[in-house]
Amino acid sequence: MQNEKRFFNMKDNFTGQLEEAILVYDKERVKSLTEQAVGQGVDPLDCAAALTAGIREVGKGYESGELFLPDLIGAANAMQAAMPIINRELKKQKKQIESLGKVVIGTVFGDVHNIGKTMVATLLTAEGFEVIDLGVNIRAEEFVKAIKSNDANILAMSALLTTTMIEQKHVIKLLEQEGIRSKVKIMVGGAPVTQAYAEEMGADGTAATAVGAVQLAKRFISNE
Ligand code: B12
Repeated sequence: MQNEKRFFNMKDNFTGQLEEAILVYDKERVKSLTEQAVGQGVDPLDCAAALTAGIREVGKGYESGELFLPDLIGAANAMQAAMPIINRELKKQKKQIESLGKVVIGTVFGDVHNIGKTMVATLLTAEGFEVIDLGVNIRAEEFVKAIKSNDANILAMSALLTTTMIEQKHVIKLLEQEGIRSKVKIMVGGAPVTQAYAEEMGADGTAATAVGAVQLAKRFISNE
């Protein structure tokens, strides 16, 4: 009981500090806190959640006009500094060796937001999916090419801008034109994507978090 209490205090302490370090864009501190936290047994997913909370705060500041683009860049750089540590820990904890299925993932054309997409890719990999991460600013044709050449089961598309969400729809249209829409399950995501929008564009599902994306991918595979 005492230990359990200590663990929770430690976790809150680390994750709270991590969130704060993001808010002041302290890249080195973000890195060292993450390293310490995972070293002491804090779940890497809790670290990722704290980093996400921090960066979302910065997003709110930007939205309200209190913060500016360099603030977004500073916070994103600080968060990205911790991601290799989180990825490494998640991979270490990976239980499954056999691939559950192949996922092609990328951020759509016109959009360079990388962090959420990479978190989804990392968790899918950690859970046993084979992930082909195309990166950011990916054109519809590139998604289609990658699905064909990898014989993928799932397509995952990220969009963080209301102006680039439409690209997800363009990709689905192109898959229909190419006659391969029924060969892949499609998940779409990114903060502005709603369930209603996902349905309207003809995707098979959406999720608000990377953990939700993994659950969705597992559901896709089990229903195949
Ligand atoms: C960091 C950031 C940036 C960084 C990105 C750096 C990088 N390497 O990724 C930089 C500085 C480059 C940037 C640029 C811009 N940004 Co920006 N950015 C953000 C910010 C603060 C955080 C995004 C982020 O990384 N969140 C953390 C991750 C973990 O969360 P996430 O991306 O939402 O992902 C989670 C889920 O959505 C989900 N998910 C994500 N992808 C997928 C995919 C699938 C398939 C599924 C199922 C789930 C899923 O899982 C993830 C993990 O839980 C947001 C604010 C916000 N609240 O989101 C603004 C924000 C997205 N940006 C915004 C804007 C306007 C811009 C710029 C246009 C600014 C400008 N004037 O130039 C440019 C656009 C550049 C471009 N063409 O893409 C606006 C978008 C407004 C809108 N409604 O369209 C936001 C909302 C800020 C705001 N409040 O105004 N940005």
